[in-house]
Amino acid sequence: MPLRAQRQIAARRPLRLGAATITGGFWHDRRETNRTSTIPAAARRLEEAGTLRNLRRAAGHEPAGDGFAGKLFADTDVYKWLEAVAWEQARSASAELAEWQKTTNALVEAAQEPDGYLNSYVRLVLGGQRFGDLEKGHELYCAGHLLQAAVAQSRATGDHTLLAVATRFADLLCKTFGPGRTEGVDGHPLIEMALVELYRETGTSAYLELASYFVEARGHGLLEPPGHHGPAYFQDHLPVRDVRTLTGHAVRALYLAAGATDVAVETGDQELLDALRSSWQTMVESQTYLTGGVGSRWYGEAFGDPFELPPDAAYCETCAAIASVQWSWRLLLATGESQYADLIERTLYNAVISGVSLTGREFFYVNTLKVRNNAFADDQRSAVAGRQPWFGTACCPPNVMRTLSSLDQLIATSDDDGVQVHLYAPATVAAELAAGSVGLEVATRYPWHGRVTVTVTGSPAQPWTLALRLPAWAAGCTASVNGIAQPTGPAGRMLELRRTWTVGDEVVLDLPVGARRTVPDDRIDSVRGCVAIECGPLVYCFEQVDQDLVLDAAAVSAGDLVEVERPDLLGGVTTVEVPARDGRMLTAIPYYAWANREVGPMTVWIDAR
Ligand code: FUB
Ligand code: ZN
Repeated sequence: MPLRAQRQIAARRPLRLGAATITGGFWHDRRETNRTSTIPAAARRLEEAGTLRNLRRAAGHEPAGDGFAGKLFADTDVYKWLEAVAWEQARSASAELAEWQKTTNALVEAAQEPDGYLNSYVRLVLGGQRFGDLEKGHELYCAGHLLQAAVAQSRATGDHTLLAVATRFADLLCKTFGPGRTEGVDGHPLIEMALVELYRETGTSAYLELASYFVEARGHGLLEPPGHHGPAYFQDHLPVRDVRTLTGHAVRALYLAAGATDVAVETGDQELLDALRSSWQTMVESQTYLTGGVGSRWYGEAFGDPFELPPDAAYCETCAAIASVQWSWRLLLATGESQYADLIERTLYNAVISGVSLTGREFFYVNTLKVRNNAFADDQRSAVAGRQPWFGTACCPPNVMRTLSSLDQLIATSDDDGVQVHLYAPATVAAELAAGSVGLEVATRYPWHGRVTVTVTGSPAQPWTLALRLPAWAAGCTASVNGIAQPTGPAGRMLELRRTWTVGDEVVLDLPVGARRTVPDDRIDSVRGCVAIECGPLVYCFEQVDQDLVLDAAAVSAGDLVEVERPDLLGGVTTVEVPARDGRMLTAIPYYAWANREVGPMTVWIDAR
């Protein structure tokens, strides 16, 4: 299919892998837990759950047996874990990680069929019958995760074993799908962004063309929706460029939006990009929880109607939060607008890491915002069941792993004129500008403290722009360069500091991360009259275990919010003391840390009438 190829739309460039490194602080600690606890535990879970055995059987390394372990897309758990294993190695060599990569690659390679096809479920259960059920079969979804893992390995480790497997499969897909071949799209998007990444990695334009085909073919009734769901559930009700509100299964909708953004960027399709930006706006304004979580309905794991954001019945799948981050990142690169990084930050700190325990060994699939007294668990995914070591549908745990492993890549970008810092963490940043090489060192105790100090460690002789994100909540922030105050203007934008920088120059940004009350939009009927507590990017919640009054009946009053540093609590947090209406004090903790002591009543929103 001829592309509408024009010029790539890219306001910002990602930094080269390894150019930004988180060196300490909040995210460093989470990432260390991910590396030392979560990823190794997952290696065992993938074995215990039979997920790796599926591949061994498909490869002929074990007798086929008579069963298949897990869901038909179980291979993707391995691919996402492999992706995490790859990104980790970009930071530090590890014999254990290298060995896992080598042995699992060999397994995946052996399970691949001579013409490039690869899917253990199709091989073991469907007798090799391919692409017979695009609505539910997840074959291209599985392929997509394979491609993503392969690209990660190629970039992070230089190992092209999996890339060779992925390109063989992608070549087969190019021969199979498209105009004049099989006309079809997958019921679960993902292949779109995976193909674009493979195109970026290999330069093979056929992969971009196929991604573009999958985006354009959607919304023309190619899918026959099964069961109760209509075409909107599978994002097949409208051409993607005509969509203005995301519908249906949240992860599907968001992966499709991310892939379509990739296609729009690479093909210079401004109309498509504008449509996607419009959907993003609608999502943020009316379909997103305070935590950044999305997908309010348990039924179908789906987006709800506008402002249908019940805290107690919230679904907020961890994968949906991750998909939202992936989409916002693509829009950030395309436009440079700080609102996208604002949502990335909100989602990461709240909806993503609430999905994993502080030990890194247990996971929430569903991230509720409220648990009532005497709530009962009728589902493994229920908050009341607590975080689980693994799931029958184990999409979320390895998704968290690959997200934390690749987090450094999100903290900064560059363009010809300068460097933009989007996420604040102790870090080193290096970038190549038109004028020459730039180096930065970021020091901060964010999110607990709002001071961010950026020191220039390398600079060309010509002027360039250092841009720092002023989050939308940061009204009243201040900034200085070498002790001289700088006008910051309103929050919710990038602070652009353009000058001839010299090594040792120091920028100090002070963000007001103190506790604040947030009121919900009046149209969210389920939380009308409530407030929530936030500190900087962190959303807070109240857990019964911290209160001496019954949370279900509690209400807060006006009065000072008091922050208390608690290095002893939940890995080190700042709690907030909030005056209750009866004169006592309620204690709020960061939402991400809830359910790490006991699973009991909890609420983000609290009555304030
Ligand atoms: O269908 C594959 C994955 O399983 C989805 O992305 C998740 O929502 C879960 O249903
Ligand atoms: Zn999931």
